[in-house]
Amino acid sequence: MQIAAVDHGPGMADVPAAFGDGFSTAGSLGAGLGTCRRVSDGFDLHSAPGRGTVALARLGAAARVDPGDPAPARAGGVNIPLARAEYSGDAWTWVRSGDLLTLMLADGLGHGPEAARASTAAVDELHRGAHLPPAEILHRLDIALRGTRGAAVAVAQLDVRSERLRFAGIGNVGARLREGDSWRHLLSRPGIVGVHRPTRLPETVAPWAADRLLVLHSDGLPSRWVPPADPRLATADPAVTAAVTVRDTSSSARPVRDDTAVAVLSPTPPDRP
Ligand SMILES: [Mn+2]
Repeated sequence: MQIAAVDHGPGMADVPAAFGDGFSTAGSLGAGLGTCRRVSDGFDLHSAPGRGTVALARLGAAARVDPGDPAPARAGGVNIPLARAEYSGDAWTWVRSGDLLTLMLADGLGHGPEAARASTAAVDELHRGAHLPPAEILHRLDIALRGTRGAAVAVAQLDVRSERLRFAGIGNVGARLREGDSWRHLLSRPGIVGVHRPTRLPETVAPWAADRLLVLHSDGLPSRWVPPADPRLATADPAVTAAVTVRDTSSSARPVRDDTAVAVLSPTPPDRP
């Protein structure tokens, strides 16, 4: 289970002090943040003055990293249903299969339970086929999603041994890869997984390195969103980076008209296995 708290507040002036017990700017007990960190299996916090704070806690066995199996990247994300609906029509997941770490984001057509059925079918099928390359995964998904509304799906797969990233997508799921100081778009083919498959599905191949960051997102984000520039996000939990991205691209002037999912693949910091 993952719990994220996101605000547009003034930010924390001194994050390390805020973790100390007895520290409060509101006259309260000041034990909350430190307690959250102590009781969770994974915890990260990002605070930027004038922009706000994201605090993220993860509970359960899946949150624990196997120290004997370090990967050069880790994955995380957030999924926000439209208008606090019960279902999000978006879904994302990651699967480790041998040397392959596969990150997928699926946006079921429309929103609501039928969209969720399509994107959930994509998640289920990925767990059966994560040993395959992205184009082959999408081919399998196309068969598995027949009879559903269909979905836009992007698949990014890192070979942790060769440190090579492969990408393929069908439909409107955004993908951007940071390489050093620049961001590039990874392009998907037109189509709808489960309904209409493109005749050709080329894969993009790119080297992975410590300065890379990959962001997959559904069209709940504006198409012209600006990637997060804060260098601290290079070592942040990828789910924190995803939450900061959603927060900083949202605005009261632009009402959200769809479910919003953002999934991030980021390098594992050297000091954290
Ligand atoms: Mn959508």
